[in-house]
Amino acid sequence: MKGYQIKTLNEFIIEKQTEFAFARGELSGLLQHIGIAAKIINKKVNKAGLVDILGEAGATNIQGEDQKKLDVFSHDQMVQSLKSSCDCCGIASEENEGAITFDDEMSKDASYVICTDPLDGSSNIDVNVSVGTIFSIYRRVSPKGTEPMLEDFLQPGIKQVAAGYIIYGSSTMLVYTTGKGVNGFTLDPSIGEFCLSHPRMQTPKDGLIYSINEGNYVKFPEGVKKYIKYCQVIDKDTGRPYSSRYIGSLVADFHRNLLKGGIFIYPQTASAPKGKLRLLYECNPVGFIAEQAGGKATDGFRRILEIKPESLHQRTPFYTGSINMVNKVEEFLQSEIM
Ligand code: P6P
Repeated sequence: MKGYQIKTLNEFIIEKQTEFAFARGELSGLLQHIGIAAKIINKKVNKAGLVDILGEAGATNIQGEDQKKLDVFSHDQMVQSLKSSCDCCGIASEENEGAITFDDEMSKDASYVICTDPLDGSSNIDVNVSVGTIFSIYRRVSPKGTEPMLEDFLQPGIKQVAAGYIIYGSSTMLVYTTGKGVNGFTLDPSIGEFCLSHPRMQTPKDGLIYSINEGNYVKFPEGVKKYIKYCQVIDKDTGRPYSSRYIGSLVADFHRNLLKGGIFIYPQTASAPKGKLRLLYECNPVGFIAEQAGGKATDGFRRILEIKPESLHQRTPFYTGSINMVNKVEEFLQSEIM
């Protein structure tokens, strides 16, 4: 574009660092290292079908090398990049039962912990559907200089200092917030940099898209069934019937709705009374982005960011997107318990 001044992720992070009075570059360093991990993961994701990396973890490839599933590779890459930042003392990952703590002196002295889903939706890789990396950053509550404790990771989402996702789609984007709005960066492969492409992202208050796995319809709560029927009624004034769009990859479904307006729902069902999505490294970071973009994120009754986690891999029902659409489905859910 004429006169377009490229602003890279690193330039943006450093520029924004001045907005945080006491920033000493630690958070900036973390975000930059996440950007590096994303570029390395992106390279593998884009060639997944070719680099013989789709097989099961533990298998060996034709060179006799140990084969890593792409999500294991992504996990290892995130751990390596965050450890080398020396600004993170521990990680809770979807790929690891317990939290990973770093015991070198510099990392033990770091102020931040990270919760991450290194490659969400990875089952879609084999069929070339967009997938994503999700991250959430907290300031530790345990004393610096010690190994992080479980309490560092079990903080409510309102305590996040930053959160974001990378979507490996038709282009690769990194979208994040530090609590002062949401900004999106598109990877320019010709220079290997994430460049600001979506400044100050805001999601529409209303939308014409609803995203839910209707295959589970019979197992949904009555309020969700009623909302789905509401979406399907012909009502020109409200633009209904809405379009049903469901990719089955949280980051891809959420990102589309963030830009166009819409609602994403993964409710509790008879077989999954707590829902399927994880609070720490899926719903809290995505919920933080949703709110910072003017949207909403709840479990149908409570603000997601105010839920106090009890365990690392805790699940929660998840309703997020355009605020008026989330409010409407909550009306149906809450009328069922009146
Ligand atoms: P279902 C992917 O496995 C994932 O964790 C999310 O990315 C996605 O939104 C959800 O599960 C899809 O679940 O049960 O509809 O296939």
